[in-house]
Amino acid sequence: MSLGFGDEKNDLTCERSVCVKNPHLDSMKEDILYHLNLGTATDDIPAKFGDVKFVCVGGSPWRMKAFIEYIAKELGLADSSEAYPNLCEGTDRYAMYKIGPVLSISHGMGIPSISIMLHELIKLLYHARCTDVTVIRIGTSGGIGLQPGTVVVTKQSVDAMFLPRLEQIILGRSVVRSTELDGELAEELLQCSKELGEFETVIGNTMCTLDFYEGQARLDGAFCSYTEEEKQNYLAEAYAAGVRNIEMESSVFAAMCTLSNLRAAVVCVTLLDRQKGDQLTSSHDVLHNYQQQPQILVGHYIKKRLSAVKKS
Ligand code: R2B
Ligand code: URA
Repeated sequence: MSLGFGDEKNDLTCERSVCVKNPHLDSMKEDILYHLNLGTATDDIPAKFGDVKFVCVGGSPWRMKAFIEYIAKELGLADSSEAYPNLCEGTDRYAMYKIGPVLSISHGMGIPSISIMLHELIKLLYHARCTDVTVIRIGTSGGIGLQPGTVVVTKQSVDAMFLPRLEQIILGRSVVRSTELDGELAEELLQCSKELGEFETVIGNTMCTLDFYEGQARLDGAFCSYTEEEKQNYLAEAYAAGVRNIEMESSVFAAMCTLSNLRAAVVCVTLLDRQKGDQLTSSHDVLHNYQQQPQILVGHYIKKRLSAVKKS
C-alpha cells in the first residue's frame, strides 16, 4: 500500500521556522543527537546554533572544512588562528563547522548516510529555534551531455525511473514523498553564477540513485549485465526526461527539507560526461578545481544575501 505525501505536507502550520513532525519528541526529557555527538542535556543548543541562517552540506568532511575556511574569508570573518573546531568532535560519523550564521556539515555517501545526518540536523535547528534557514547541498555528480566542470542546480530530483519521488518503507509499508525543491532559490543561484561569470551553470533535473555503478548505468563495476548500447539508451532516456546529472543524495535531501519547511537547493558540479565514459580520468588538480565551483557559487549567494540584510 502506498501512503501519499499530501497529508504530511498539508498540515504544515509554521512559517519559516523549522518543523519537526513527531509528537513523541515532546515527551522526551533529553534528545541525544547520537551521530553528531550533541544533545539537549549536554549542549546549550540555542546558544551554540541559534544564529544559523545557512547550512551547507556535502559528502566529504575534508571538503566541508575547506568550505568553512573559504566562506569565513569571503565574509571577512576569518579567525587569525584559522582554526575551525569540529563541532562533532568525539564521533567520526560526520564533521561539522560553524562561522557566524553559516554551518557546514559532511553527510557521507548515499541516501541512508545523509538521511541520518538530516534527521539530527533538523532536530538541532529546531531545538536551537532557528528561523529562515536555507540549506544547500554542494557536491559532485556525473553529467549527461554537459562539458565536465559544468555546475547543475537541481530543478527536480528524480529517481532511477525519472520520477520526482522518494520511496521509503516505513512499518513495512511504502511511503512516497515529494522531492520538490525551491524554484526561486534555484533561479537566484543561477543568477549568482551569471554574476560570477567563472563557469557554466545550468538548471536541470538530477537523478538520485542507490548505487554508483549499476545504479548509474556504469560498465566498470564488479558486476554488469547490460551492453554499452543499453547503457547509452538509458542515459539518452534520462536526458530526454530533463536529467542533466546523476548523484546519490538529492532525493532524500529534497524530501526531508520540504517536510521540515526548509528552503533548499542542490548544487553539484559534473566531474565527467557519462555519455563519454565511466571512469574518472581527469587529474587530481582538475577534479579539485571542479569541486570548488559549487563552493564559490554558494559563497557568492550567501555573501549577497547577507549584504542585502545589512542594507535593509
Ligand atoms: C556524488 O559523489 C559520491 C559518489 O562518488 C556520492 O556521494 C555522490 O552523490
Ligand atoms: N558522483 C556520482 O554519484 N556519480 C558520478 O558519476 C560522479 C560523482
